Amino acid sequence: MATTKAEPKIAAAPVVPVERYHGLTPKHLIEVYRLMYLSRKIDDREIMLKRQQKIFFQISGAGHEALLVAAGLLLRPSYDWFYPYYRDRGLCLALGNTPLEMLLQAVGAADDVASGGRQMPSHWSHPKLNIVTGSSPTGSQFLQAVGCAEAGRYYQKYPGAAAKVDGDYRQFKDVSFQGDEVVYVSCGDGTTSQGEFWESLSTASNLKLPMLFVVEDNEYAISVPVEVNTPGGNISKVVSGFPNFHFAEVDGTDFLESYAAFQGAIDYVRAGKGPAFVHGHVIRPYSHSLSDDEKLYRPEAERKLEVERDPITRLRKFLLSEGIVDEMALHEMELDLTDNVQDAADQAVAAAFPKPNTYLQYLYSPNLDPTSPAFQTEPIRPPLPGKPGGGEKTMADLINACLKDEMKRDQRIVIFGEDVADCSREEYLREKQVKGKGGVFKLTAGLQTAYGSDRVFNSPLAEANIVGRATGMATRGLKPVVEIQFFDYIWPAMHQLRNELPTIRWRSNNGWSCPVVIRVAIGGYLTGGAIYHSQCGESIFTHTPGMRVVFPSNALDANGLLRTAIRCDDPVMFLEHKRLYRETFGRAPYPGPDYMIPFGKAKTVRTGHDLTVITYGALVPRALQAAQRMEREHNVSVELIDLRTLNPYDWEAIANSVSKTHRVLVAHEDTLSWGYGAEIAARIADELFDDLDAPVKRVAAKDTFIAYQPQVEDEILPQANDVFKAMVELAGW
Ligand SMILES: Cc1ncc(C[n+]2csc(CCOP(=O)(O)OP(=O)(O)O)c2C)c(N)n1
Ligand SMILES: [Mg+2]
Repeated sequence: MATTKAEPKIAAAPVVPVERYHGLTPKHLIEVYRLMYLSRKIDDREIMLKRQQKIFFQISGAGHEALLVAAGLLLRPSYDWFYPYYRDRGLCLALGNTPLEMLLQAVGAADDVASGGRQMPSHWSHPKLNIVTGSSPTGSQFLQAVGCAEAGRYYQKYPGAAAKVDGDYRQFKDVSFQGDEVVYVSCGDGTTSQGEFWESLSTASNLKLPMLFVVEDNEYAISVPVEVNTPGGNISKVVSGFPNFHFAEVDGTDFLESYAAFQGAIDYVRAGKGPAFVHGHVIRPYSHSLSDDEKLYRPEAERKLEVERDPITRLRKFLLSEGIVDEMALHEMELDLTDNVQDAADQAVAAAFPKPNTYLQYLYSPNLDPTSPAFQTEPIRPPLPGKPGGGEKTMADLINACLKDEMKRDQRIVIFGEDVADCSREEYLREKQVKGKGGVFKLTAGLQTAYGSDRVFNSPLAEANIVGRATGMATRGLKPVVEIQFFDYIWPAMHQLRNELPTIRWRSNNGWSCPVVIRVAIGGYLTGGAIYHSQCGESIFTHTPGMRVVFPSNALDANGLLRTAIRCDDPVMFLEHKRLYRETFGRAPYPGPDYMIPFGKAKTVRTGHDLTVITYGALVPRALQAAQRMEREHNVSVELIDLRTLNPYDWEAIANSVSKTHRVLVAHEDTLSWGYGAEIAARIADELFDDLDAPVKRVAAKDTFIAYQPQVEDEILPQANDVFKAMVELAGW
């Protein structure tokens, strides 16, 4: 515990059996009061600063202090792991976050340890203390906490995976783990309605993870009362059927009751028996936030009842009635704390702000640049056909080969997703009763058999579960390479994909990072794939800063780019076109275990001087066909550029080609309007206007969904003939 500036006097040594205070001494209890009071005073000071317009937002931990200080004193900073939410000021103070650190975040200072002025106050993050950066969406922390707990368990089993290794993302990750660590994660009563909360309970229960779930029930979610969110109004009753859990429901305004509940819960978790769930009934005396006035929806009588349960008043009375401290000493301590907070606030208000032009910093790794020549290697000389490893391989073969090679090289890689394992019931494999599945497209076939079920396993049928857990694992240094079975089903993971994974490094000012690779089967031309097995939609992710997006068109590129994705230190969405998995187009010999292609380097598939086509994915073979026909039938020479990676993309290659041909067509499979091509076309029009002899043209899918009937599908998706027609038009300008 931290010490107070002035030690309060302990009144005439009380003769109390220590058990009465659950092992705490009177001195400890005074320290508890100090932390709780400090927490409230920081809230009060922030409220004042907000009124003075020196800070821009305030949300308090008022009424939750007893529960949180109890948890904070029993858990271990820099040892256990923490995914707190915005009310957890008391927890963070008890773990060692200082009032100055908190107030620096409130003013948005450059030296704010949590975010460097990027996140609102009370969005805790403290890498040294293992407090992991939190966001504003309610509930998105839960699945990451699951992944964090899984990572701790993985390192215990495979300590070698924690080793630092030069030459890839691992050299930038210090990995620590403890045998009996606990992962704390909390939320309010309203947030228990989020699906990800339930997904996390399911996985924690199933895997008996060392997690401590805390629900801080102040009976309101802004203005919505608990019975609207929770069936029957009591979350403890609703969750009670989850196997393997230790449950406790407490009056969270009573410090000693909360402390005892956490003792039991944490002992259970540290002993490896499974997760624990503590439900604390607390109060919310300061409305939801400074932007809310609870008088609009709570009558005075109800609010008055809350005042009587104020945890700080309660502990104060208790300390006095037990004779642990006298009024005078308490008063002195309170004045002292108020002064301390005032000093910290003065310091924070005078602190320097971040430089406005630093906004791009830490979107991506500052240490490892996947566009650099370090990621450029040559394929090994292909073995002769007929020899092992020889012959032309499909994209599916070479993706599988890359995963196999990388798993061998890097013990931090784990692979999971729906159906990716060979067989979840391992004994069937062991006894050779079955051959194993390894993915609906068989891209992960044989990996579980080769590397074991700790490293390759099936997830539940829940996409947020896949991405959220992967994010938590990667935050702790693992390298999850997960699979989303069909792009059409990526949307349940959207919160994680938009608000979490790509934001973590930026929002924590490089305090945390989570370089996950997400392989996604994408695209149409399947003949019967219909609306829910054919979608594209890559522009939604290229529109998300912090996310690398890769879309290879052939086997060799898929192999080299996937390896770069795995060895780099950024989140990567790796889009694999289903139609290209086993096409004859773009097959290649196995390029060896170290073949890499840097991101942001387009490939000129065909050189030409009359017209440029910029494309990627399944449009590459279609545009190639059209280009060959243009040459044959119109004597027009077409330059064909395969972008290969969509974020970053190779602007230089585009500009060089357009300055040579003066005519440009952007072609892609996704729908036309607001599509990826719109950005490329707009930038060409803006920056290369002087080079153009014709308007920038686009070819893409019609602005609709994809129909099941093949003739209708053909009409909707861009065909080689559509590309050809656009080329003719463009060449005629
Ligand atoms: C996904 C999401 N939806 C809505 C919001 C806006 N919002 C912020 S806090 C909150 C209420 C949360 O209530 P509860 O979980 O009970 O926590 P409390 O604030 O009461 O401690 C809402 C609706 C949000 N931050 N995230
Ligand atoms: Mg609430």
